[in-house]
Amino acid sequence: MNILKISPSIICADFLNLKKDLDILIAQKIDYIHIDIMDGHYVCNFAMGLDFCKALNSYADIPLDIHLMIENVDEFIPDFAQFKNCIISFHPEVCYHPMRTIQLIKSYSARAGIAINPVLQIESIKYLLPDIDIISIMTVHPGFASQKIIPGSLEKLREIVNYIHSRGYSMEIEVDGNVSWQNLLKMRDAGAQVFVAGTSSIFEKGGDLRKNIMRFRSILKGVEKD
Ligand code: S6P
Ligand code: MG
Repeated sequence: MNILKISPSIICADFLNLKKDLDILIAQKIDYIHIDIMDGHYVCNFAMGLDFCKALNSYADIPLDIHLMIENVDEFIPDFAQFKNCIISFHPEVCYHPMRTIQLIKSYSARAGIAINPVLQIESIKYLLPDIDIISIMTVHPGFASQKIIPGSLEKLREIVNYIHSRGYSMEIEVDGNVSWQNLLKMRDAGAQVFVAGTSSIFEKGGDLRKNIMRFRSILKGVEKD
């Protein structure tokens, strides 16, 4: 069964009215909350942090989809993997031993994911695929919201999806970056199952979050074209 899920990128929410946005996500029974953690080293930006995750987790009973864009990943797993039903995704090229990092995440009963930046070769991650619960395929370079999709990244998404299916690996396939009204169906048709939704869709400027989530779901179901 192919269940399509939405993972709103909370960095794109209205920080001055965060509770209002969270209440809508809760009422809409959203699948995950995507949290971009940025350390100013792996990416040239800072975002979110552990206390923010704790606050979110104490308010909303929604699994956290934590995207670590950081170095020294292993050092921070014990803190971030503590949340019930959470997903921890990291960028494998910053780890000497990414398989150990996957095992470490799982040892906390969290779900382990790898985030694939647009220039990373599938060859370099293929031995990790049997052991992960989710793969997050980035269609923009990590570091910022509101970027445009990188040409060729849909093709790469298809390539990775085909590789995963041809070997019968079981995992969720997430797409992260400019999952816009225009790109959404193309990403679904390329095999994505979890959609990180940000400023180019549900959190679009001046938009209505509740209505946008409903629109997002209709497009995914094929009821509405973009
Ligand atoms: C990018 C980050 C993403 C963004 C997301 C925002 O570094 O990992 O998760 O938050 O792409 O959505 P949008 O629609 O503004 O691209
Ligand atoms: Mg992200």
